[in-house]
Amino acid sequence: MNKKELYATEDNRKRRAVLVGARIGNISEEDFDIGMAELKGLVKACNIEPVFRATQNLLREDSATFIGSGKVEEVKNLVLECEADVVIFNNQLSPSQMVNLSKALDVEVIDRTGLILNIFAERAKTKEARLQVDYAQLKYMLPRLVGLRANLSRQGGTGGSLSNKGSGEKQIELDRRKIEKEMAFLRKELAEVEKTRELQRGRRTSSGIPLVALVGYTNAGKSTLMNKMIDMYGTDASQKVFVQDMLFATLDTTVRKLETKTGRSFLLSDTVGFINDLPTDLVNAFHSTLEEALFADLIVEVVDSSDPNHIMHSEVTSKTLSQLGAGDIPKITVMNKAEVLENITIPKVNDDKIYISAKSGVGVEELVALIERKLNAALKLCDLLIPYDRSGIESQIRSSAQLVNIEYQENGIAIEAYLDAENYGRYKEFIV
Ligand SMILES: Nc1nc2c(ncn2[C@@H]2O[C@H](COP(=O)(O)OP(=O)(O)OP(=O)(O)O)[C@@H](O)[C@H]2O)c(=O)[nH]1
Ligand SMILES: [Mg+2]
Repeated sequence: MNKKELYATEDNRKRRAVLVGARIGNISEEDFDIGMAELKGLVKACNIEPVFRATQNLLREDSATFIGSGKVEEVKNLVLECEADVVIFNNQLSPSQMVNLSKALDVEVIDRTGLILNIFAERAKTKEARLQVDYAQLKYMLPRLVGLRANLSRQGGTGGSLSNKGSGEKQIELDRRKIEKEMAFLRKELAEVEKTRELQRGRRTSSGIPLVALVGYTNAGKSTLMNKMIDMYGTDASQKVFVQDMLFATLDTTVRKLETKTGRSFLLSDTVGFINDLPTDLVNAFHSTLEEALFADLIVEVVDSSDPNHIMHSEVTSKTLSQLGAGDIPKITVMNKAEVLENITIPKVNDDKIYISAKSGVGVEELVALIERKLNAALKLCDLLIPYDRSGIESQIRSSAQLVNIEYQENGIAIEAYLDAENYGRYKEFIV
């Protein structure tokens, strides 16, 4: 399958990229193609134009240049032929492979991880997201300084010339120290921001309002669903979130309070999407954002059911959730964009799976009913009796649990309410 393929060009002013992928080990040709198509999506999300793709089957990677030397030569010719500015590898390159390749190809070389980091860097808006991305970028750069400096000087930056090896090395050492210092600073800042996030979470948990987290593969329609639900069930003039047909449109976490027709309120969170091979550095850096799901009472997994690869997407999501420690949280699967599917009349509910169209809103009402059912299943209906000298407890229960009935009796306040595990423990002594 060693082949090269010309992509249709769209816009000549954009930076142009040659995409390279090596198929190694027992990855099926189909999975490999999916990965390459996804790389193309990532490149576009970075506003770079993919112009050529070159692929190679390999038994094992070349320790110096990842792909074989013949392929390096071929890629170099492609770069010249289509005046590419950058070569983007789908495989993760070691720092030395990156240096060798950028020397051999004489253009900037980045890998999938570097590309995703670039996208995140462009999109990050909130202070926390910025800090997280900056940190991940520096961590990624540190072992790759030699190669990056070569890239920089090629772009006419202030980089030390590689031919002048002595001063180049000195410059790299200086860069390294600067980066390490910057990383230490960012770590401190991040710790501060994380403290605030924990505080907010604590406040949310103690409010007794359950948290429902939208999770799923990037571009599945999480933010679209969030906006639709805000439209239909938003409590105040809640601000909408950003929706775009591109990978990683959302990087920040948004939480909104919603109220169902039966008067039950819950918090809904929308956050960064998952992707296959999300770089480890990024997972670590975005841990506090990603682990938002960990604190959810219910996870709503949004799947783009119209995407031929949705099964793989769903597997990646489950795997990521387990890695985060959120594998045991009750889950509903939303098969979104179902209006595109043939043979499915929506909404179609099937245990904990529901087919909907977030864009048109068809099925959203049924989804919310399902959410309500699931949330209630996690609660216990309890009878409590609160003595009048402890009447402060009444208002606490009112604000933190769902009340069914309340009666002021002779011997105290009789309350019937749904309690979650935390409230159950807290008010145990009053349960009759
Ligand atoms: N046809 C169709 N398109 C949809 C539907 N829901 C969302 N989309 C489109 O899918 C694209 C991605 O939607 P988003 O809501 O930004 O997806 P997301 O899951 O938040 O993506 P990230 O934030 O990038 O992880 C947009 O172009 C939406 O208009 C739907 O029900 N049907
Ligand atoms: Mg989004």
